Amino acid sequence: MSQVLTDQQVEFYRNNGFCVAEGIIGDQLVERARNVIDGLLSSPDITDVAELEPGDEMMARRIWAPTSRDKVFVEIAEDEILLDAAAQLIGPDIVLQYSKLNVKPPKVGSVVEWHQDFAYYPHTNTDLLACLIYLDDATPENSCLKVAAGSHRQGILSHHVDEHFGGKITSLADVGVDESTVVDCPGPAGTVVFLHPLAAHASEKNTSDRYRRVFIPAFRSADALPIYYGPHAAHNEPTAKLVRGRQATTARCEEGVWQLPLAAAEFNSLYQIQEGSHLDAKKSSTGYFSHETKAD
Ligand SMILES: O=C(O)CCC(=O)C(=O)O
Repeated sequence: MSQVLTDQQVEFYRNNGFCVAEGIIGDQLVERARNVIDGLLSSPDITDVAELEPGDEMMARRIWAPTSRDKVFVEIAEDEILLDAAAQLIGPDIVLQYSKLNVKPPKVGSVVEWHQDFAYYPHTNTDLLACLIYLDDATPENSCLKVAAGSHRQGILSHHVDEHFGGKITSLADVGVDESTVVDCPGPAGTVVFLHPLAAHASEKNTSDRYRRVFIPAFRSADALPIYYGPHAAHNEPTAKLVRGRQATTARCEEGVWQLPLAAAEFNSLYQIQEGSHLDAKKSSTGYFSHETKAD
């Protein structure tokens, strides 16, 4: 296993809940991924593979489960350099929990509200890792990721609206996160933002005239097991795959009390629940969800 991240980057991750590393994914893979995305988004069956921007039937904001759509995304998610870096942060035994791809098209790309990934996917421990891989040069203008540095040390923050999971932190200040800690994470295409599951993060609407596509394979240590099996979380489990090291024979448990993401209605994406549009399309009166539910 090679040391991909410097000691300083690993220490930065431990202290701040994220680190940004340029040049992890090579230009050729990035270019192939962009071409595949163009093909997927020009398909007549676009709604089978993607969630569209509200009010714009030409623009997708999310491609579902990219690793099941084209092998280029498997190649990226299982790239040895990426996994070497992941192993430096979450240990040698690594499961790919799920993958998704946010498109953020020019002028319309939806906002992603403040949230922690762990609030959607609580596990027995916090050795989970989202790898946000920029497929375009990402800057504040086309809405690169923003992180509240150090927020991963504040535990799970409330994502509830009334008594239900709402998928977002309504205001950083209200949950005790210092807004002055917020930093942008820009980087050229091929950069990876390694993100701790308790790091609060967000991104703005894309008002620029450039795409900002990001492919997100989400990993966990093999001994981090889900403690919530509601629909949006359970949906990932059949395809969760050991990509490095050995299957766990024990679950490692951190102490704590973690709120479960019990939403008022099923939701197909983080965008839907954050906007509240999952309530309009309420499919179930019981709060239990169908098998068609997709990952957040
Ligand atoms: O696309 C982005 O800017 C953020 C993505 C994200 O946080 C998510 O999809 O969970």
